[in-house]
Amino acid sequence: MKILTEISEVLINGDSEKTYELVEEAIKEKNDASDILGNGLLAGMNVISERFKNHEIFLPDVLMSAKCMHKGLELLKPLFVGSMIPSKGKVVIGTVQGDLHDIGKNLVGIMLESAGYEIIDLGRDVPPEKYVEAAIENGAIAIGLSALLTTTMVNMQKVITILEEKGYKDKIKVIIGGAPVSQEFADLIKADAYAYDASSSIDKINELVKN
Ligand code: B1M
Repeated sequence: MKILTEISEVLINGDSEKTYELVEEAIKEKNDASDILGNGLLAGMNVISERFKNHEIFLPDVLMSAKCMHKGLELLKPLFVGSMIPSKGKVVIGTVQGDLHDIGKNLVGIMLESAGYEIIDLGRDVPPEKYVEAAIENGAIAIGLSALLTTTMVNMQKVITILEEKGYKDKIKVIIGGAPVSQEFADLIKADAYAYDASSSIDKINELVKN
């Protein structure tokens, strides 16, 4: 457990090299990947979120911790994503237009990939048309939209409108998530599902595919 606390601490301090080293060490010590993620990296990120909210730290500090998170995820990803699982279908994911937050979206991608979905990650600040074009071109079964800002969550609606206009609303399912998003908002914009976190996005997509 000591190493997981250390991972949290170096992430909070924004030391990405040390984060990488410690995550590598924790893996070698046979710590469970979910534990390293939850009790190490995410525990540190929660502290950063709280301090940022309380104006105790500033954007550059948050960026440095975000870099640590990315470094750690680089090492954890192969452990989550099982080898040779037959694909359950393609899912296009991305953070909506105007939004640069991608840590949560990346986690959702890793979890869905580990559950057997093929992920087409469009990155962040993705224009609404791009999701729809990518989904149609690749024969995707679903589009996953992430938003962390109250000012950008409205762009989720635009993706659904384009799907409707192109006649794909029933063929390509839309799942949404992110801190300001809720089930009520999903109902309002007629998204097919809302997932609170990365793990529940697996159940939600599985349900959509089954139906
Ligand atoms: Co920004 N930021 N940020 N930020 N940032 C928030 C979101 C904020 C809540 C902080 C605060 O003020 N308390 C606030 C938003 C307020 C609001 O809209 N109501 C905010 C702000 C204001 C801003 C700027 C405007 C600040 C400024 O410039 N003055 C600016 C905007 C830039 C832009 O996007 N255009 C900005 C910038 C940044 C950084 C670039 C510095 C950095 C992002 C780095 C990066 O992502 N590469 C950053 C960060 C890190 C945060 C906080 C501190 C942490 C977000 C995070 O990564 N959390 C955040 C505070 C907070 O959220 N409490 C904050 C960890 C991550 C694992 O959680 O992303 O929630 P999360 O993902 C979860 C779930 O939400 C869910 O599953 C994930 C894992 O379980 N989920 C999905 C997410 N997407 C999903 C999709 C799904 C399903 C589930 O299906 C498809």
